[in-house]
Amino acid sequence: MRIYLSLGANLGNRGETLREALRRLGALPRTRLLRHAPFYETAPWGKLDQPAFINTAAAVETSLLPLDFLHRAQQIEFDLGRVRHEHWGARTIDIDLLWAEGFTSAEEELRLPHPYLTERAFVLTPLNDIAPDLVVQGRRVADWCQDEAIAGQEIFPAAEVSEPYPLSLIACVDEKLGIGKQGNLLLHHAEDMAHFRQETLGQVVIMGRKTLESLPGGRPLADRVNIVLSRTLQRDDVLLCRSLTELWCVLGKICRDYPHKRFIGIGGGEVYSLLLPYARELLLTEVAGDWAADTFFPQFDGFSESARESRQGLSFVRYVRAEADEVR
Ligand code: PH2
Ligand code: MG
Ligand code: MG
Repeated sequence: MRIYLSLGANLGNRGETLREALRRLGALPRTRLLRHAPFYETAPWGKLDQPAFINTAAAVETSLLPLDFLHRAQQIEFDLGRVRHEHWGARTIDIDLLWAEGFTSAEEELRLPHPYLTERAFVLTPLNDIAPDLVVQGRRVADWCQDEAIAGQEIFPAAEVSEPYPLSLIACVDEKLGIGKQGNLLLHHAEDMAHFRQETLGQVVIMGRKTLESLPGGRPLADRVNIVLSRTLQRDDVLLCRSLTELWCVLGKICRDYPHKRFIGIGGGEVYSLLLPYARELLLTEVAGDWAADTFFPQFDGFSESARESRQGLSFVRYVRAEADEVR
């Protein structure tokens, strides 16, 4: 019997976990992996405040019964370190049965065909790569993919690297974590400018629209790859990303071609907040006093100070994320 599967991961080394899950599915008794789709970078669906997923789909030929197959897939999830069980929440690996040849089920434990199959681009798009002519709920998968509701969901081919981050964030903050006032930096300090330049030169810098516009002449930084996160900006002298998902996709490609590039968020406040959950490192120039800022670096915890260099009223401080132990 043929079974189609959807696989997803949004914690840990996502690509490697998916590849290992595919290997293990193919090694189940009386089961053969027929093919799998390319990997896609997808925006979280349902519960939005969680990291982007990598999703794919696979076809297996098996003589195990669907419920038996499900239990073995769940064992693979468990062995690969699926640790969280929040509904629709983050997971190291999720393997769902989508469709089984000649088989339907309305059981609580296993509904087939999968009840949300036709609503989710992250399921339909990879399934369409391997089974465009499969008919579900009276329509071909290829036709479901044309639906407006599906076409509007964010999904991008994943670069063949599994971990497009790590990110650094660099900022100059006062004692209240203030970073700016009326669209400008709190202070222009030659030593800090030199430090910023040294850390970012030759690297990839990520900024918001207002930060780009606050740069000298409103121009991108020379000798760096400039990425601007903005829904609306139109320009062709920077790389534009419309969403975090698109950013991961772009970073993934850069990472594949230039594995030693660093990715550095340079502001402003909104971009720091958006990127903080993914940051491995914070490079903060700390200045004494309260400079009456109207924009702030986000409060952060889970980081520890790894280096501090003080001079002339400034401290260059490096914080690194304390290793998370929740992902096995
Ligand atoms: N899985 C969910 C909930 N949301 N979003 C994306 N993009 N990919 C998933 O695999 C996924 C999801 C529940 O299983
Ligand atoms: Mg699922
Ligand atoms: Mg599941």
